Amino acid sequence: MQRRAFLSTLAGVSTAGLAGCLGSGQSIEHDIGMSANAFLPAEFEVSVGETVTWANTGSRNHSVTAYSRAIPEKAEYFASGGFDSEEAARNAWFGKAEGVISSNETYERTFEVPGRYEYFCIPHEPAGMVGTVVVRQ
Ligand SMILES: [Cu+2]
Repeated sequence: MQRRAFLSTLAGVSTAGLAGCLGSGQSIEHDIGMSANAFLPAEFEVSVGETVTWANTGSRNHSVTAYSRAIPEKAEYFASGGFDSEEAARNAWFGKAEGVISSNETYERTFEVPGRYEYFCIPHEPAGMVGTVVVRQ
């Protein structure tokens, strides 16, 4: 499991001279990257009140979509595109291509309720593109 060290490592790299060189997607400041078929790291831990930033560091379109039944009971549902349920997110993706995080784009979410949040990428779920955010008190 990785914590903030991942972000601070990247921030350190960008201040060392990569600023202004965002073309590759590798230098976008983020906590969780998205490669062809994976969230990297697949499991990430934060404390209550912290914001997690996902970045599409690959070239394919992705989504960050929570599993309705695999987030804490009192937590608010989350998904790129701002949908209020997993069903709405899936329908919008397949119907209107909404909720897309394109290459080099980011998505952020602040977690206020402790617990485990499991999520997936709609087009790459069959390939196993799933992840977990663990929010500590
Ligand atoms: Cu994906």
